Amino acid sequence: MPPMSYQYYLDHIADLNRIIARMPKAAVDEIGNGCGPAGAKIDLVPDNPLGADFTLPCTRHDVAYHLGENAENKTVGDLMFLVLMVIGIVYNDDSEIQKRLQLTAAMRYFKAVYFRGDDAFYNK
Ligand SMILES: [Ca+2]
Repeated sequence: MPPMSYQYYLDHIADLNRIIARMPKAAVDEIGNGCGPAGAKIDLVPDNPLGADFTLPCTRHDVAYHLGENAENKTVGDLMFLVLMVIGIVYNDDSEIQKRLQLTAAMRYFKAVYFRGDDAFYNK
């Protein structure tokens, strides 16, 4: 598959988010479990690092992995995850210093899925 364009990712992030946003909440909750590995009994990754709320981005990322079939789908899901986390930080009422720390946490979460998410994406 040839490398996808910047516009491809931009368009597909929005499309994927719209698809998941329109799914019934019960279906989303059945697939997603917030941050951390799907099916984990104990949540190993906090949903609210440094006061940021990553629950919705993490749950939609779970659904993206559930729906995705190939490497491009995975990358689109990972990018959507980052965008949703950053939007949540931009629009919260926390201080600048707190937002800076939350953005660092968001990038750490993104790097975790982008570089180490293959197992979760392909083994489902
Ligand atoms: Ca999860």
